[in-house]
Amino acid sequence: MPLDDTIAAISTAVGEGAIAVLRVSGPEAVEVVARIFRGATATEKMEPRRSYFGEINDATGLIDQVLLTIFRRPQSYTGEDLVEISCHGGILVTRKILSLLLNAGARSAEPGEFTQRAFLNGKMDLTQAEAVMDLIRAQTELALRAANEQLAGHLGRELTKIQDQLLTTLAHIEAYIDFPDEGISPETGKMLLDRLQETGASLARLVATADQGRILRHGLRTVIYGEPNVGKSSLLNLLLGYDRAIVSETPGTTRDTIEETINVRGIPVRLIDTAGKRSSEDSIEQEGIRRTELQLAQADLVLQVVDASAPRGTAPDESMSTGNEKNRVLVLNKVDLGIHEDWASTKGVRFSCRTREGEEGLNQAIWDFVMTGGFGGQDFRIAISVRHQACLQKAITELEAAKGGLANSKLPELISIELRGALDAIGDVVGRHDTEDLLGRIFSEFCIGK
Ligand SMILES: Nc1nc2c(ncn2[C@@H]2O[C@H](COP(=O)(O)OP(=O)(O)O)[C@@H](O)[C@H]2O)c(=O)[nH]1
Ligand SMILES: [Mg+2]
Repeated sequence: MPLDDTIAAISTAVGEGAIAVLRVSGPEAVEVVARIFRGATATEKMEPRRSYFGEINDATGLIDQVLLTIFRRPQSYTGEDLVEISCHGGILVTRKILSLLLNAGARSAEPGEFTQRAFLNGKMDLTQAEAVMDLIRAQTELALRAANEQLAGHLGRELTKIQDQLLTTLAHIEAYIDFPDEGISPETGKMLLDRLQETGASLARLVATADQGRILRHGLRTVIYGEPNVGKSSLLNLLLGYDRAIVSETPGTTRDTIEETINVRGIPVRLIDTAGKRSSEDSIEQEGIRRTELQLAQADLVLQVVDASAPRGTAPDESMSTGNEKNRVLVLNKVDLGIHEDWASTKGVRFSCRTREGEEGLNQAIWDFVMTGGFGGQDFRIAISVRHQACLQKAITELEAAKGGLANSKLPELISIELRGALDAIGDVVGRHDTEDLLGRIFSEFCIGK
């Protein structure tokens, strides 16, 4: 997409609202808007970052009274001249103003194009541009906090540190290419290896936040599982706060999987109510059971619900094993009816959908699972995305190869190729490939054999 034209779009959500905002960005942003705006102050006299009142008319007359704010490059979101028009939030009003802007010389912006320009103009790195979307989509406080940390450049800075470490090592190794008489001495080799080790550990720490990143962006996939009639749908309804699923004493009522997202202390939890597991002749119920198995295979966490007021049952409890015991929280439901002795010493959250007993305990169990269980227990300051994870994995692979090369006294040329591969992969995360520039800077301070 070219950067030399001027783009326009309605920036607020489509629908009715008190106000809406249109944005125009590019070299002719102010001129384009000047063609459709009438106010007491001419656009060329307007101070940046101040709002000016005026009107927008078309051939048939007044369309709306608006406020205009001009941002001069580079001090704008996109880094270009940018104008914001605040108008009334009507569907027709905003469309008419947009079409006037297009007639006046702007092009309709592609999705994400304002942020893309911000990235291309160096206002933010790629991780920050992605964080804008995370911020908009955040459904819980923790997701919002993680998005804001990334938007503030926390991940970018962490990666810059790693890039710097790696560049210094690379410069060191490449210096030997220019001075072939000086083989890498064992001591230097050891020192460089230690450094790569350290860099690898930093990368691994970042990669370890990928699960948290996935949970914050897409929610913790939590499957409610158990025999029919133990209260799975009741549990979903209770946690959700309204009657989403049909609850009935007839076993086999829930046939399809039902999914809703709740917020557990800032963690987005995608609750999935299932048909549960039992043998059934009913073909619809069988399909429901097949879907249950699919959900189980993809679950981050399984809430295994049992009726603790009833005997444990004599059949080998096949449903108790969901394949991965670590990601299971046992919910001993219906304790308002008393706890049967079979369950008396079983570890699990004592719960009642009738009295809400155990709700806090269950939230705590979910929290503990995410914070200290399978997900590392970090502070969510950095929570990388799937894309970041793929790039960083690649960087780690290249780094390992370089380490192997160094340990086996391979030619510096070869080690350098792998290190550059690692740097490129990290560059993909932030969207910058300035290895040469940075190397030049380091080399200028670097001397060998002197
Ligand atoms: N006493 C009591 N009854 C419950 C409790 N939870 C669910 N039930 C009842 O158990 C029956 C089955 O509940 P349902 O949620 O449909 O179970 P599911 O088949 O596992 O989804 C219904 O009649 C519910 O009212 C509970 O905690 N205490
Ligand atoms: Mg049910």
